[in-house]
Amino acid sequence: MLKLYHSPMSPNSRRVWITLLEKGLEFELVEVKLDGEQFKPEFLAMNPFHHIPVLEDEGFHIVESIAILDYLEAKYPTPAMLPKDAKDLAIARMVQMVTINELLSAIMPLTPQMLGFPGGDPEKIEQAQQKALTVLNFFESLLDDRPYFGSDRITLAEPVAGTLIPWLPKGGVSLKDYPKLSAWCHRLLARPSWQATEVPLEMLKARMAARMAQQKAS
Ligand SMILES: N[C@@H](CCC(=O)N[C@@H](CS)C(=O)NCC(=O)O)C(=O)O
Repeated sequence: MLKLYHSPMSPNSRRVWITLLEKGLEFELVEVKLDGEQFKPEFLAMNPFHHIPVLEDEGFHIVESIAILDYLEAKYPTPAMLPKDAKDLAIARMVQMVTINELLSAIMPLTPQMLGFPGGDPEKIEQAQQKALTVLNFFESLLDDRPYFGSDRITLAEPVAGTLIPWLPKGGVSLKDYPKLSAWCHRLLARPSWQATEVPLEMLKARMAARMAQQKAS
């Protein structure tokens, strides 16, 4: 059976978890506690870079969440989660890559605010919010009258972007000027796969507080 090594805290592993659910696959979840378990020799043997997620399929280990999504699509093609049309495929890929390369890296300064912690450098927060707005503008322009990016059905773009965009309002980045994106968010949040993988805010806050205390002590 497929085995997903993950942490419920991690958006990188949540995108794989959601894809497994959307594809209706049977799998086992193995939580890796990121307070040191990722450095144990048995985990490093699967991923020498000590990151989750890792997917295990019949003894084969795959690291890097986007490589895992591509593997799942190739090995378990039904339901299809990548558009066939060249332009639509480019849209889905752009959404994945822009989320990872532009949005995720830019919004780190917003994380404490998203989880309800005070403080942070106002200049860095402002810069992060501006960058997020640039991404939102771009994404709004990519949505047409179909419910998903380049598709009538959910694609591999959604588990990537759809696990970050809904958090932006908590970081002071409103979606109200982006009607298509707002509707897209509501559509995703109503899906059983999003609901089954949602981590309670209190749990995220507690883990974040523990991590901050650990960093302070070291
Ligand atoms: N590019 C990797 C990033 C994975 C990643 O950064 N995972 C984090 C959790 S979100 C992690 O495992 N951190 C623990 C560590 O680096 O020791 C992917 O997309 O799979």
